[in-house]
Amino acid sequence: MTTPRSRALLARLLTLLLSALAAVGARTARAEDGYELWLRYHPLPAAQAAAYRAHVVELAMSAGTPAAQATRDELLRGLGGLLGAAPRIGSQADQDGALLVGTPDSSPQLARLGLDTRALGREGYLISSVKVDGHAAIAIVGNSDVGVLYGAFRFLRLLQTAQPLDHLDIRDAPRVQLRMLDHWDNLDGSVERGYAGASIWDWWKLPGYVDPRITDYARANASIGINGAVLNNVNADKLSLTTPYLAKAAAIADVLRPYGIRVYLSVRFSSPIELGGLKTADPLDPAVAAWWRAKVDAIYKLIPDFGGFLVKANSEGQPGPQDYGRSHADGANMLAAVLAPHGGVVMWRAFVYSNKQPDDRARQAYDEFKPLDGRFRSNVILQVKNGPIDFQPREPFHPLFGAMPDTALMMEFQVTKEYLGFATHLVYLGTLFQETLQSDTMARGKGSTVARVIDGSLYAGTAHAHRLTAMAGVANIGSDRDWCGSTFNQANWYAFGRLAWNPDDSARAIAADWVRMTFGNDPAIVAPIVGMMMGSREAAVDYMTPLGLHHQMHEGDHYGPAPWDASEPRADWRPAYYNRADKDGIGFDRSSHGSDAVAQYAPPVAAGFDDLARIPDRYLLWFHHLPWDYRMRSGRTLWDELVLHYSHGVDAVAAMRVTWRSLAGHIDTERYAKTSAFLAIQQREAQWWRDASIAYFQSLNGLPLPAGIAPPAHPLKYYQSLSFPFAPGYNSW
Ligand code: GCV
Repeated sequence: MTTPRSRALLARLLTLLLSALAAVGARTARAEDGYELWLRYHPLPAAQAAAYRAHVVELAMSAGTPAAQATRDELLRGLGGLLGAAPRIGSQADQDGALLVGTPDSSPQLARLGLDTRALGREGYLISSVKVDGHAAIAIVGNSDVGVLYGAFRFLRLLQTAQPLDHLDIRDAPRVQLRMLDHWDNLDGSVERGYAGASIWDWWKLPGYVDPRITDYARANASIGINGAVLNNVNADKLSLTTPYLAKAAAIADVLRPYGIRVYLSVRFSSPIELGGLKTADPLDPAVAAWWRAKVDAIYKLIPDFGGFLVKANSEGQPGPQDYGRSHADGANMLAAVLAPHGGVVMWRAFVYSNKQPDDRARQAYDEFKPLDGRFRSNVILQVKNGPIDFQPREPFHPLFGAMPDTALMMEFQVTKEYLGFATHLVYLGTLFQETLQSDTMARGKGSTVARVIDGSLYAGTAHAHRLTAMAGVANIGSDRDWCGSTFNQANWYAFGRLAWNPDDSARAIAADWVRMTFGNDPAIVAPIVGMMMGSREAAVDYMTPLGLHHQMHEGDHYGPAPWDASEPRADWRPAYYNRADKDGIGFDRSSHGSDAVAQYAPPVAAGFDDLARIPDRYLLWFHHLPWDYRMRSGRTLWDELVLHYSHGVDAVAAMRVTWRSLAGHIDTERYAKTSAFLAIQQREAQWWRDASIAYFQSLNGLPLPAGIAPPAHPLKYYQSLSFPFAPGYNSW
């Protein structure tokens, strides 16, 4: 039986319990699954929200098109979430605190402001503090709906990253025209080199059902300016071009369109034979061109703003024009000719190499494409990987970037971490992207950075000027709840988009924005997390492939170390081909005394790489084969230096774990726990990489380890016995 006294006691106990729980909740923060990505519009601290609310009392915009509706929805969602209440919706600014949004054509008030939008182009925007009929307002203006959408996302970013809203005067426009994600997604739902679950395109249910997730995909991309998506794997299935699959692609295109994103397809060069019943796919055969023309016309009927084709030809077993004695230019130009009337483009990949070729693999793309410079139609762009081998933890920039002034060249980065620890290793790729983009090709003297080749500014105003500019990232997106397999992999999608928009942006600044948007603005978390991210790629290089080593991963799945693997066939898929280690030394001699791949760079760059006194340590074993006792700049022998780098990589991961532990209670429980577990995996695997590599190289050179350095935990045989038949991302084609 309860008395009033016992009831009061119970109530008090309950209150105490609830407030204790609330305190714990506040400390560990609400669990989050990462689905919201960086568009995480959680309430800002009260004082901050109140200050911002005064600037956005009313949202004045007309939403007459699907794109404008998407913009308005995003602003309402973002402001409502961040500020606790969405602004009133109006059509014009008639009091202080209006957010006036649109194109000059969409609003007489905006037109009257006479803001200069000429330099913004079609996709740029301005965000400006203005007076409208005597009232203080903020104008977000673009010349097109998509420019306005990008401006709206930028405005939300200002709030998410706690920036002041007074005296705004921001003007921004993309430096690169086509900012693409390449999905290596297969029609069976698997993703080649995908580590985040199945494909987000549910080909089976399309076009009848389009997952709402695709709208969120579009929002995320638009927020960072991505305006193109290649839906299917470059190892393309011919069925992608059949009518049922084109209808599926069209359904996706309909969802992406309001967000300024065009759809592209990878195509199989032999489709005229396999789908059209022709005897040949020879690009110079008129019947072949006619087949492609009809196919392209059919595509544009379904997808009026279709972007074009991505082609992997005569590469890793794919069919191509060389099967008929024709060149890459012949193949690309034939497709470009049928796409041109519709405004479509061809992105032709330069990732080619052949194991039948006794030559150094790193030389082959240049040798094949350089002679074709100037022979491509104006709607062809050559898609070149960042380095000459294959998305390694570190490569020097691809020599083609400095060597084809008369051809439009686009960058292909890999956002998915095929060679960088899959989903679980924390490796921020912003620094890798930046390192390549800021490399100086010296093609037109000092300052001829890869970024300037990509954005077209290097040749602007010269006889070499070309129209098309583009950057692609191989997507790391899948059906995992957090999209990318880990919270930190989301940062790589984000950084790719930001750098495609502005290739000179800073990896550190981008990381800081991402951290603020993803975890919050608390200085106690921003600086340590940015610090972890900025050092993470160098740590991975150190524990996997230090001092210019490359492609030391297990063949096929590319999971874990296998520096000993020299098995046949196909030497150029095997680590031993690349490390060339024996009892005397290590490294691939690409100097003027070796394969002479250095000569593919502009003379001043080549001279620097060729000269042992000048080459940076980070590229040493990429270009030189050296004895184990070679004396490094540090005064240590090459062997000692190598071992110390491996060990440093492991130590750096251990340090990341310490930093992450210090953030316990500041990060929501779910994302905190997942990252903690992943860092533990990364530390184990970093140690494995280090130990296996040292054990193997030591088995060749018989040298002692530097003083104080621990030996590998197991004998070499143990590492060599490991196998991983179900490693993800492989065997899906
Ligand atoms: C799509 C590497 C990858 C392949 C990939 C290829 C490419 O070889 O391991 O999975 O195939 O690059 O970029 O075409």
